[in-house]
Amino acid sequence: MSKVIKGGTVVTADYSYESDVLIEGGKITAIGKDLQGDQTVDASGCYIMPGGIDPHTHMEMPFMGTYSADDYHSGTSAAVSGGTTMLVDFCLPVPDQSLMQALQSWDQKASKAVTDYSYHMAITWWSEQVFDEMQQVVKRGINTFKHFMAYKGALMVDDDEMYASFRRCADLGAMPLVHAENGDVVAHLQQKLMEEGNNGPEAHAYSRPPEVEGEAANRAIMIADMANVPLYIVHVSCEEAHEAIRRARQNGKRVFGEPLIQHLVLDESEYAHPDWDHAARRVMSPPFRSKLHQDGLWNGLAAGSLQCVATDHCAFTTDQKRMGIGDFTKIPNGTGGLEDRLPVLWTRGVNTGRLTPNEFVAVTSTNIAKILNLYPKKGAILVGADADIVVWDPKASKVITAKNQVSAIDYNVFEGIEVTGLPRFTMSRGEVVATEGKVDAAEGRGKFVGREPYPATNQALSKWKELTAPRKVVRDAANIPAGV
Ligand code: DUC
Ligand code: ZN
Ligand code: ZN
Ligand code: ZN
Repeated sequence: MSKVIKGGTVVTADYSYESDVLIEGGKITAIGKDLQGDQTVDASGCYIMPGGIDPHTHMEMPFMGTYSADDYHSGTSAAVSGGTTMLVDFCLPVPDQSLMQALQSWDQKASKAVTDYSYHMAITWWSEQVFDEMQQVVKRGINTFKHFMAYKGALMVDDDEMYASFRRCADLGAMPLVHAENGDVVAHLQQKLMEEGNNGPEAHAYSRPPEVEGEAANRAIMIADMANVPLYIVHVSCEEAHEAIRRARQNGKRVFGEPLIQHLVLDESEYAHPDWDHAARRVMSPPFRSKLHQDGLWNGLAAGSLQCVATDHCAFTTDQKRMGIGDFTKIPNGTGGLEDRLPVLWTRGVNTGRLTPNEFVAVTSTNIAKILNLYPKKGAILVGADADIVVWDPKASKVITAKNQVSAIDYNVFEGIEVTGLPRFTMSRGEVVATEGKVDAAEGRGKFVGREPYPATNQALSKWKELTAPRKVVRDAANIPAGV
């Protein structure tokens, strides 16, 4: 049965134009005027945009002694409720676990998804086995590998391991991702703060200053350059990391930066809240920063030095957060945002003039699809693309509250924020899966989307190789002193 979306303005990452969109067999089959279909989707007064893609989520992930609270059912339902039609989740092997085994368990979790998904694979330990399995992972359609430079003693990889893994990525046509924080310095600061009796959630932010992130971002960029591989830096929260990315890009390196909607909107004052729960619910890494850093992130999105907006959706309930009463290092790190990313970014970005609607589409969908090699199957309003579409009503508004949210947790870090700009319809492969935020989608209908290696991005444009290529100097015996 065909569907035609009528009466709206198509908004792509490039430009906007009035048109109908015809959908057949889950794909866009025509774009033009006066199209006819078996069913009509009313987009009058609305924008027709590619559905959001969240490049960074953690569903039901084992972490810090517990599991993140949204599973693939509640998590993907939250996504479609807010106009996001695909997410890229992190498959996280526990140290010593086989990557392929971890993938199996992720496939099981993901069998509950209501919309499409893909994975990044985390490299949480290093061995010959991991080296070998990376090839199988790429063959399975996963072309990105995440490295934690923090979480010492748990997930952290050291420079030695990171360089080896980056080189392996280069060989396989894959791209490394990094969580950029200097885990050694964080561990030291955590211990010092605890010894001084600073055990509340505010100390979490003190233990992870921007310098910790800037140092790691610079280091990862240099290591990627030496391994001759592009690099994607997740949750860029501060100018120190942003500056490193800007400089690398100006030098012709393929380095991508992803700020989170939380860092764009919420600031460090949240940790000074007198209510322990309020502050602990906002504990995530990196922590929220000052407004100055926020401005830098917004500027980076407009200027193109930062390319994607994600959520790092890793939601924990208040009860889970309370595992850290008396010791902030035990508060599970993570916040939610899947269903709020698009409305909040539209409200604080487009409605304020910081982003154009086309830039909004770029940073929430199209750039992500291109960088992760999903384009134009996803992230595009083009004939032949999957009909993952959000019909966006720029006049609809609501006040965000946990009472009405889809996510399984009992609070919302954006509580009380009024948003204007909401999805009227969210469509996944042509099926309406949410109407005005109300989800109507069968558990298990979501499909894994494989991503091919992407050799075109697999060349850092560095001169490093050329400059440091060993050149053997030939000397005759007369110029070599006798050995001692
Ligand atoms: N940061 C978080 O806050 N949660 C999940 C993992 C991470 O890096
Ligand atoms: Zn369920
Ligand atoms: Zn991270
Ligand atoms: Zn994350």
